[in-house]
Amino acid sequence: MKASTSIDRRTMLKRLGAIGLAAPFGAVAACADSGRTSRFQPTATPKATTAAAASSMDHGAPLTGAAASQTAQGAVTLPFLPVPVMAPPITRNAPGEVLVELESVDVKGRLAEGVGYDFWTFNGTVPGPMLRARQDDIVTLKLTNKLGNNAGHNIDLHAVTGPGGGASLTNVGVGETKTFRFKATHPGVYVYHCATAPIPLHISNGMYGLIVVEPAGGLPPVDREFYVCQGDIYTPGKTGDLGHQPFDLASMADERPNYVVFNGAMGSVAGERALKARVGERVRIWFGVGGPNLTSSFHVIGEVFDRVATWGSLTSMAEHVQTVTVAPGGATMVEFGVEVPGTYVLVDHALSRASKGAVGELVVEGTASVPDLYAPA
Ligand SMILES: [Cu+2]
Repeated sequence: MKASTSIDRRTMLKRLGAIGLAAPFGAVAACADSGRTSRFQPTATPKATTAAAASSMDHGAPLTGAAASQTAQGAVTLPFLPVPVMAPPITRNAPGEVLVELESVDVKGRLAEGVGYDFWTFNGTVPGPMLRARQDDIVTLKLTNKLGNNAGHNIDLHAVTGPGGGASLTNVGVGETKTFRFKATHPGVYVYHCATAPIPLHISNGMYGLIVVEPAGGLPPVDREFYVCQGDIYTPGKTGDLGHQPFDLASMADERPNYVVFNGAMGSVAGERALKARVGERVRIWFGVGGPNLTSSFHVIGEVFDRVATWGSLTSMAEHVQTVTVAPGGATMVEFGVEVPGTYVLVDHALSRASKGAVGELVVEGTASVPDLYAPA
């Protein structure tokens, strides 16, 4: 997908401003002056940091000619990373064997409009693919560290029982492959992540994902399943500084991210990449937090979750939940029906993070299916 055809940051912030969720960076002063914070007001374009400007030249991104006149200086134009892959529901009614092949891949991608980042990934996406097994399956996991990468990696899956969760068995230098096996004894939804030091750096750069271990009896069927993970990303300067942004160790040590994003980038779960459903369908969202640091208060504006896999347990559901707390290294599953058409906004309800990217969209099409559920009086 080309970046130009996806929702851009300004469009996202306009939408957020319209529902009172964001005073866009760069627009805060103007909003304060006017005494309004719920309306987008264009202001001066954020300036690229010196480092970012230099970096953007390294990556060949500066634009020239007519394009440059319409594009802020220092901006880099990069596509989003691909949408992460989800394994389909398990249809077996007995334990079996599952083979998972993961490859760590360094890849440049879009962090926000005009902002690039060097992601470290499993299989080229953030989060990595959603893995799936059935309770008591034997999972064989093969991890390859792609030639040309810049660091060693491994994988710790929280569904694993054993020291390091697989990390000590999968330390791979660049170009290496290692394989290990585990029995998925506990049903639930679990985070996996790279556990190579410094671990929070590897996680922040994108090396996390979810593994679902379905209970022996399976899960109730739904019409749509979605996969969203939240992560916090640390860059120098300010949110929205243009150009290719490096990782910033000091900000991470202070737990002060410039970006708090769903699926790796600001606007990654919106526009053409929004979650989509139709009125009358049942929806299931697998939601995890890679972090490395911030706990999410996951909420879908305009919905109440019918069932929630509290702390990721698929055998003890909570019902009728507004917001679910998901810790770094934790995950949940939420289910609900969609009865009223429109756009439902996914947020971390620590809402200052909305302007750092913790926003997504679920677009529901169709005609309202339940009379009197929602209407003007
Ligand atoms: Cu790693």
